[in-house]
Amino acid sequence: MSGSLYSVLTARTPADPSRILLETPGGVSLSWGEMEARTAQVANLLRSLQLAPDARVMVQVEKSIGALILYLATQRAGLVYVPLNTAYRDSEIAYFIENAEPWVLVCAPADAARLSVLGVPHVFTLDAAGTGGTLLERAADQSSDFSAVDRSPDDLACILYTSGTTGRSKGAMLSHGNLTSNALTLDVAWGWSGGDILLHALPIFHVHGLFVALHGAMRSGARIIWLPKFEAAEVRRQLPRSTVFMGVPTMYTRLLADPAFGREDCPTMRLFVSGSAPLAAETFESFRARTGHTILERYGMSETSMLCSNPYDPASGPRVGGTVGPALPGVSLRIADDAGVECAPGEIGGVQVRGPNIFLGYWRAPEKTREDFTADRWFKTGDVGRLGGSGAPAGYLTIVGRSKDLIITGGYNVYPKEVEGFIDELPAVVESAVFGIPDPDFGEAVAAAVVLQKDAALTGEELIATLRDRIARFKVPKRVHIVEELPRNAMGKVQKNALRITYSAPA
Ligand code: MCA
Ligand code: AMP
Repeated sequence: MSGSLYSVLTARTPADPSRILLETPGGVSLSWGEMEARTAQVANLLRSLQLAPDARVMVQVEKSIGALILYLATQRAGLVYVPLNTAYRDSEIAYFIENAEPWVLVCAPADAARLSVLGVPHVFTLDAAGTGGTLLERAADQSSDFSAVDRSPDDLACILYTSGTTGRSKGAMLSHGNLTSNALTLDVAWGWSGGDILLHALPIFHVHGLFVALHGAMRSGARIIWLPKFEAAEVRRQLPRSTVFMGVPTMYTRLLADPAFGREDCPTMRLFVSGSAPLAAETFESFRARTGHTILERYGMSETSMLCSNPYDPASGPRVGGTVGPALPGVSLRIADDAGVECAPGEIGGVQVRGPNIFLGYWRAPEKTREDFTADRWFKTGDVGRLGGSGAPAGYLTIVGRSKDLIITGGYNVYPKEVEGFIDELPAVVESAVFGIPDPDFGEAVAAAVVLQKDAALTGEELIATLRDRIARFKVPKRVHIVEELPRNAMGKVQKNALRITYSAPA
């Protein structure tokens, strides 16, 4: 039997092809049979381009049923899927194209003319509704039968760009084996069944929405309510007929912001999952008090998919707020000090992991890959934590910080170094420091302290306006402070902690 991701995701395809796989609140639905026929057409179109098996298909489109078909078709055709956040701007996209060298680019119709000059051999379009554009027009003439392409566990399935500590993003290479192992593990760990209805409100260009949520539902033959994006009111409308919801902490705080939200909204729910950023104790507790549901917090990365999860089944242990639970079955996790020596239970150190879900390495960056693995092949996550200790059950991981200079804002990662690079190249700027400050909505918000050239007259607002044209909006500092100089320690290193403390007060 084929071990390809597509074959694992469709192994429980219902016998009746008219069974609904996915539906939208607008009344559009996609049956399993339609999914199979439509992915076959797109896979045939891709195959007609005579691409090599490791050819990259880069995609920057809005979330839609058409976008989902494209993802599954790329997997079915045995090609490599490279999704991009829809917030990325031209200079960011140009970098991804240069780095990944895709053979196919699928983008919004309005972007096609601009992006066509970037040298990708085949450019197709898909509109926001997922029903128009050259991709589906061309696919419509193709056969709706497709013979499976076999892929082995080590073959590349996806490249996910994750921001880089040294500046630009790096591509995490995920194999069919990486993704299927995590899908199979979570299928059991979270008790998925064909009777589930997943309320899917996450974007589909990151691990959380594309793999954790989508793969879980498909693998079990469940039904999906497909929302184009998270909106608290729409989620509240759909929750009463759903059984599973997955979100980043901002989504939970936005649901709770409506005082009327509570137990009556979730009569059929069996599981709420949170991840991608730390869930505040207050959110965990309020959600339990208001709805009677205990959010299951889990932890993962683009490079690894899911690593740890609080238990689903109470018989396996309690869900403990502030922890991300024990390592998932098949995942090995250790806490090590700077010298690589394993810490005792309860001691704080670097989180290192190993397992079939750990990525193949960074795309065309062997040195960076080497740096991030220990000599005995453990992946260094850059997160800092402890196992057990301070009242947490033995074996439960608590993440206490990060050794990487990273801001997580509303579940999106921002590497200060990358934003500093864009600020520092402005003629009026001498230097800058980008740092995270607490934010009631996004958990953390991006802030910057900027030193200007003598006599330069740039204001914080002007700087923000300039950046909005150049980088994804979620990376643009929400607050910019013009300063005389950056605080430095005796070694000359910028003290971001001092900046955080000085500028953390609400505006
Ligand atoms: C939007 N903005 C943001 C963010 N999202 N700014 C900072 N952080 C954000 N996350 C900007 C918008 O561009 C806009 O700026 C302004 O903030 C207000 O936008 P708003 O309408 O409030 O935002 P939204 O469109 O409602 O989006 C908020 C959101 C969204 C729904 C929380 O950010 C989201 O879907 N986050 C989920 C991210 C995710 O899936 N992460 C998983 C990564 P302007 O006015 O200037 O345009 S996978 C991962 O991390 C690992 C593997 C894991 O463990 O899962
Ligand atoms: P990404 O680069 O988008 O894959 O983000 C991965 C990072 O998100 C991890 O290295 C953690 O720092 C963070 N993360 C994911 N889930 C959690 C969680 N439940 N609690 C704290 N941090 C998390």
